[in-house]
Amino acid sequence: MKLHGDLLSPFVRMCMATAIEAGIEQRVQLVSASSKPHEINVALAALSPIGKIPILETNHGHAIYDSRVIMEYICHVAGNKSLLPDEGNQHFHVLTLLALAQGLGDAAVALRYETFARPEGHRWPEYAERVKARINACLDELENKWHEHFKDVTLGTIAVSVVLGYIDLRHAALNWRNARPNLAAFHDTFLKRSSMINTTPKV
Ligand SMILES: N[C@@H](CCC(=O)N[C@@H](CS)C(=O)NCC(=O)O)C(=O)O
Repeated sequence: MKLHGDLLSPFVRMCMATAIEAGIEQRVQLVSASSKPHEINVALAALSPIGKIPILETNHGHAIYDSRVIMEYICHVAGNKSLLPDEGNQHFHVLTLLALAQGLGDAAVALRYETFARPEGHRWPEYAERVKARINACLDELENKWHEHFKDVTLGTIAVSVVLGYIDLRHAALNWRNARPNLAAFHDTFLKRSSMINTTPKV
């Protein structure tokens, strides 16, 4: 399988970390690709009309996206039942935590585009403030309502830790650890896993 993307993207990194947690990383080859918000990457567009990374090209030549579907596909191929348990309650808790982490990731990437990629004269401060408020609301939700799930290694906790890593890298000034001890302790512990160590992006 070929995973098109770059580990600097939190969505790509969460797929690769999932492959490591599922024990099939040797079967997933990372193919370097980048996608900018203002340019079409023709090679990626040939695989997906959305043209965002990650895209997984299966051994049968099918393109699978987006990151959530790729993570589920990796579990399926590996026969892994712990990263996304079948049992109804646990299944939907994991998927909701994954959705929360991915919503946080979308906001963090949007803030990066707004404050770094967008030319200065075209920036929209009110939008950046709205996105920051969304980031803080997601972080508070994780801190206050999800800490009992932090001991589990699931698609949800993988995604949370990867996105926190992205926020550390791109938005350190947000100081997300302030007044969020549960989340900070979770991330510091999770960062020691080989799935996180071996997917650390090179800036
Ligand atoms: N919902 C997508 C989001 C992926 C995403 O936002 N990827 C970014 C890189 S972090 C991208 O390709 N951006 C290029 C663009 O916006 O055109 C997923 O979960 O895979």
